[in-house]
Amino acid sequence: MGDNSDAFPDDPTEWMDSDGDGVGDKSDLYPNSNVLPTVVVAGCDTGVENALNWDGRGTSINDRMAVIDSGTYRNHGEYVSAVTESAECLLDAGVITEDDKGAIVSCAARSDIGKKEDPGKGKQNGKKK
Ligand SMILES: [Ca+2]
Ligand SMILES: [Ca+2]
Repeated sequence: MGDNSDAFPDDPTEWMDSDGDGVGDKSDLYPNSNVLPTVVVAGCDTGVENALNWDGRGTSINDRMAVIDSGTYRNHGEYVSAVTESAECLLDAGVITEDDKGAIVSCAARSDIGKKEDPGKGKQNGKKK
């Protein structure tokens, strides 16, 4: 094997593809994409195939889900809506199937993201005597 470190020999502006999704680092919105084989939502493996470059800009489905997972939500429903909205976009774009969307949304629904502890409860250790 020779020295062939340039992933894009025909393009002088691109030479690295760190995450191997076929989009050069300079054009890649996520140059270090989450390239797990399946989509993981809130730590739950959906079993849905993780498309590595569904938008043509190097974004994997997991990249998008990670952004949603790390967002702040007033409540759990708001988080589930955000995931559902994204899954619908992916469905419309033909990236995932209706079943895939169901699996993604069901993982989101089972998660604890957006859930807050009831301030009136969970204070068992805070009572003063
Ligand atoms: Ca890339
Ligand atoms: Ca990427």
